[in-house]
Amino acid sequence: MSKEVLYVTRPSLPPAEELQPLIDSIWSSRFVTNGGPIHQRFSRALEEYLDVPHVTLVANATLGVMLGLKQLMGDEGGEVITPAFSFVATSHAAKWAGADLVFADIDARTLNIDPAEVERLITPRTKAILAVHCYGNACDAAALQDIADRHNIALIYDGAHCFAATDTGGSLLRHGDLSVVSFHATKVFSTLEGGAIISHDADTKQALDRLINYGIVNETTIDTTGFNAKMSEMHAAVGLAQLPHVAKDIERRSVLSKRYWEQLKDIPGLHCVCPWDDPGRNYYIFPILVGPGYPMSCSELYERLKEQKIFARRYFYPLLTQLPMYRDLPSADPAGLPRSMAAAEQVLCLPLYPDLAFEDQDRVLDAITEICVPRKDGQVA
Ligand code: T4K
Repeated sequence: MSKEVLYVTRPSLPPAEELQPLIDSIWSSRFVTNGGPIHQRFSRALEEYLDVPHVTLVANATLGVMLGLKQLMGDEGGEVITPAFSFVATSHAAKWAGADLVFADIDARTLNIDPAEVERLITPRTKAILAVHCYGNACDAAALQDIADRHNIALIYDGAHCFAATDTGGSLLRHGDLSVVSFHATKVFSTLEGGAIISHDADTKQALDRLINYGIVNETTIDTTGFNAKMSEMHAAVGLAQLPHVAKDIERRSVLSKRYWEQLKDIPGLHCVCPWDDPGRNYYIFPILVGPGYPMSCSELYERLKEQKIFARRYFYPLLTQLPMYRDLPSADPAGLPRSMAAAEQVLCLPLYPDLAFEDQDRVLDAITEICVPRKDGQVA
């Protein structure tokens, strides 16, 4: 029997019948974008759900990071310190905002930017830190804020992975001057494409609302070089319909993460990056590090799974500093990024999404564990 393809993720979509009344109201109002009524309802609902003061909805998180950084840095540019280990959207967005990128190494345990490395890389030209809560695991926010305060520089979080992720003080998205979350189809919570910038005060929120709408203040005044990064009414409608379902989705993700964790944690050479029992997790993804103690390399395991129609993903390989547009920067020298290099070589993200059936998850687990069983000749499978 041919096995079904398993992807690393599948989008969570609201039931069509719950979306339809919202679509009907868009059709009858003829307000389809530019901050219409559904958009207003959705941003208020998000502020409440995430317990954050101000939400500016955007077309995607990449534009959110770019414009958030632009808001903090102004037009003069400057150096921005960011982790070498992230999705390419992080560094590309900063580049488009006019930043001179400075790549920092990560903490080997959390795979988040290492505050000691940030401190080491600060120069008189440093304008901002662009940190990433990788996989929804919290950065050392207190240490990063302390550095930002002492050096009088901005702190922005790429919180693309952080929907509903918390630490003891509340949402991870409350940290820094600004935070940006993604609502892409592959995330815990989705508007198909979309995202939000979280700010702390009404003036910043107003400035961001203008920046994502070409810098328009009113019909005759445009005071900044803004962009078009608005979320449409249709995307906001998907979000509004999906919001009541996200808690149940996260619960299911936690059950699946626990099954992975329990069956993989004792396999020599494998390390599960995200502990399943951290109460603040949103279980966005299930990354493992495939180390030297495992019978094959990460890329070999990736290929082996693919042969069985299991499409795990190497988020994030290659490392940002190996990409052609960044590799010649002084901070891209691999000698200064040993932990990022190791993570990129070893990381593999396993299929995880609410609709993943236990039988399908067992296919993934069987494929990973059977490789460790020695054959009669003493070799592994
Ligand atoms: N910062 C960080 C740290 C990020 O990780 C990201 C995005 C961003 C910023 C930027 O956020 P956005 O601007 O996107 O809001 C995916 C996503 O496109 C991207 O959002 C995400 N991170 C990144 C980690 O993964 P790809 O190129 O790997 O996606 P793709 O199309 O290969 O999809 C992966 C799997 O998901 C597919 O094999 C099948 C499944 N899938 C995907 C889509 C799009 C579906 O089943 N249905 C779908 O509609 O980048």
